[in-house]
Amino acid sequence: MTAITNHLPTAELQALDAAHHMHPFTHGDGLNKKGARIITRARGVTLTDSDGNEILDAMAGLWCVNIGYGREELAEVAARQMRELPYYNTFFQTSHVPAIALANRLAELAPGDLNHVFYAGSGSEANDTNIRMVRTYWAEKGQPERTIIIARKNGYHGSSMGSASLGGMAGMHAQGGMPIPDIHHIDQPHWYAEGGDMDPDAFGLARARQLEEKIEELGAHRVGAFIAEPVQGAGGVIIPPDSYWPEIQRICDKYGILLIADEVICGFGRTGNWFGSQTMGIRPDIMTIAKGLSSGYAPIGGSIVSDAVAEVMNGCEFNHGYTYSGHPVACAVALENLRILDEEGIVTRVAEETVPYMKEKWESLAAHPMVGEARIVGLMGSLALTPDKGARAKFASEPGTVGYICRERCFANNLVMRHVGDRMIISPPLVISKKEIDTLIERAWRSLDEAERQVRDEGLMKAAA
Ligand code: PXG
Repeated sequence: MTAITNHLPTAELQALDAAHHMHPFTHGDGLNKKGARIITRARGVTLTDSDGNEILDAMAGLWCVNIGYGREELAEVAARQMRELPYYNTFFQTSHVPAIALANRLAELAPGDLNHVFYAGSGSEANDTNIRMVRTYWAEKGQPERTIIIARKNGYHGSSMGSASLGGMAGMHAQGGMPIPDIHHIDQPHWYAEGGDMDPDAFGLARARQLEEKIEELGAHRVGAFIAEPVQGAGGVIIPPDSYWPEIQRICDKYGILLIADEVICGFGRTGNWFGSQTMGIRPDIMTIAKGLSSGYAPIGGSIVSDAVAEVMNGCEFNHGYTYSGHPVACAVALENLRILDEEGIVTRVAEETVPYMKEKWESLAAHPMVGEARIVGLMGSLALTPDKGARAKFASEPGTVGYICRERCFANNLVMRHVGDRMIISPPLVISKKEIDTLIERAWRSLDEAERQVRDEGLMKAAA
């Protein structure tokens, strides 16, 4: 099969895009004036745009293309499944082979007694499932008042009403009437930005203990669950201090509340293990999965739940489900993706070879005059941009002004590196080679240099008071 290389000229595509396509998380007029960059194909870690530029995708799409682009096997499995059984539901006493096989495989891969899968079409849907499942679980156990879920500021759990309520993104809560009732937020374990004079471990403990304080404040009999990402992704790749997760686990155990690990980004090799919970040493009762589950080749998400949770949920009829829960094509693609991640030793190679190499290179960026911190866990990393390294200072400009300048320089240098505020983040495909890592670092350094020059020229190299 040949790739689709025959398309309208870029300007015409951009005009049609502006006229009819509304982009997520985008200021429409701003983009429409400028024109979107049109991505036409991709192989490995490299995107090609409609003008023929080759761009190193250090974000794996949107944190999802773990296996890299262009794997024929996944395309073939999808085509085969579409011919065999393109769709059937799992609602009315029926099941099908891909849904069964994938659930079985996920039960093998997931740690502990996480042995049961409820499918969704995305991470947002899966987290909406989790809200309803937690509340139904406690109601079935005779404690219907346990409706509260505690989450974290600057966490990201999706964009639907429920999942965005779990998230702690102020900009999202400001639009559309969120959060929904009985979702409460505690502060994030973001030492670099919020740790002040505390040492990281003391700060991590203090932030974890906010969970205990919140439970006591709200009443332990009212709290059903705590949800968090093992490592915050969209919030800026925030790696918690070592003291944080053990204390969170202790508190969840003490109060008997369910721990939901949102593994949508951390899952499927991203942190050097199959799941971020393993890297962080936690024992969740529920895991949210999506993204790397299919490496983004098909939309699919889900909740993997423990034996204990499944036992209770199986004792009732859970009036919940999506048309595409366990979509056969998506399940077949995910299964093939997991086979490749496993059989080609990609997760193992990431841990043993790619991560140590990347860690050394990435941390070398901390020597750049505008970088206050360069941290990485597995293959998700962040740089904190600063006008004053010693003081961990923030810029005086509106947060994100400098980050945006840096991101634009990266894009101009054919590197997709995102900014979150004034942090730069990466999450490349797990198959990135050492040579490609060298290219990534070289382009990042060049972009930082250019951004620094522009920041100085525009008089933005000033610390906030
Ligand atoms: N949980 C986590 C931890 C996520 O990162 C979701 C849930 C929601 O998944 P869906 O499939 O519904 O998008 C996500 C998604 C960003 C960005 O700007 C990150 C996500 C989505 C959109 C943008 O980094 N993560």
